[in-house]
Amino acid sequence: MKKHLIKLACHSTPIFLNRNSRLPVLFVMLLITYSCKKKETPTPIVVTPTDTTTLRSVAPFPVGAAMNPDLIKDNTFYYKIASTQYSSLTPENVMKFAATEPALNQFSFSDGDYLVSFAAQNHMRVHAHNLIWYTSLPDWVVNFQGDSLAWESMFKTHIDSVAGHYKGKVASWDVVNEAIRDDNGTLRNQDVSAGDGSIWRRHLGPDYIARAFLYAHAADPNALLFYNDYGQEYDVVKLDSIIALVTGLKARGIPISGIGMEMHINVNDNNTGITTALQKLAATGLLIHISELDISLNPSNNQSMVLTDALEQAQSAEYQFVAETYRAAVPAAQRYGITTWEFSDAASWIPIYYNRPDWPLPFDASYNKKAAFYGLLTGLQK
Ligand code: 9MR
Repeated sequence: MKKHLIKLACHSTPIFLNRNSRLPVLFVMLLITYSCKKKETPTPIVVTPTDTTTLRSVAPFPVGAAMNPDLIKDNTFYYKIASTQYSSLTPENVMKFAATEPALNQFSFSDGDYLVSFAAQNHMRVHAHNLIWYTSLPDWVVNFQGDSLAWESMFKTHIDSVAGHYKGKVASWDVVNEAIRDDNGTLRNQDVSAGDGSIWRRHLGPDYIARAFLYAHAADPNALLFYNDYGQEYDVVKLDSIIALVTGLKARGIPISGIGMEMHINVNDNNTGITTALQKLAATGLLIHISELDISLNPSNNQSMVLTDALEQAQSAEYQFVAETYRAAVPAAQRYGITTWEFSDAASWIPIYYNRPDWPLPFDASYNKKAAFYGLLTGLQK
């Protein structure tokens, strides 16, 4: 009888109670509520993201994106997402060597300063990127003539000046970026003409890496200093070389605080490599930053590819997997955060660099949330 009443009540509103009923009204209503809830939510209750739930509000560690000052200034959709979704900001390009020292001893900080003040206004951490990289150098560096002392002075002056300018304004730096080769895990070296050698290694010797960290620490003693590189999830030789490099630096007392794992991945990648890499990196005891995450959907360069629901769902699941695996593999005290490389498909480097259609980020090219946004959101809070 009771069941019958409840069953009816669950499917029909309003509920009319018999005036002569002896059951207290409150009790009946509680019973109805309980029974209806049980029926309608058979699975455990999870927090359902509403349209206003932001990444930064759910993440138990900083969640960031690479950003570009021109887009913040010129595009209101970009501005809105940049200022509300993230708790950490990485300058995508404006703190690189060519941007900060376009001519010898002439420094340019206005774009970087803009991002620093945008971050402060919106209560975001700045993770600065980068001081020393083998590429994106101005021509004057590539053509620099001088003996090893002149090279050392130019190298040190750049680090002193840039890290010194941002002292106390940024939380951290990628001090040395991508110093390890892809093929055999050794240091990039002299093959500058092939495009992947390091002019720094060539002129300064292999210990330029340690000295970059020492100079950066002297210029900004409170900044956390990172070694940042790609391919750690798919190239175990490179991963092990990076771990050997940073643990060697640490053992010598070189001030290094963390490792950036770029994670430019694609939907077809082997997830085991991601889990293994995060576990091995975490075992160093250093801070671990997923520093440049994006998930390509078109790694085979198909020029006529179109975005399908199935691809969107696969990408969403992968974003969720990355965030969940980071939480599972990296102890809380070592989580420096997860940063995507930009946040909208309109601003991603991938379609330009590979000259192909692609959709690697959590917002589409019109700045709408994709399934990937919700996958990341779920992974951050689970
Ligand atoms: O996304 C960046 C792109 O706009 C630049 O043209 C390029 C060269 O400076 O660098 C891209 O960012 C790279 C980052 O600085 C280091 N890791 C790889 C990133 C993608 O190429």
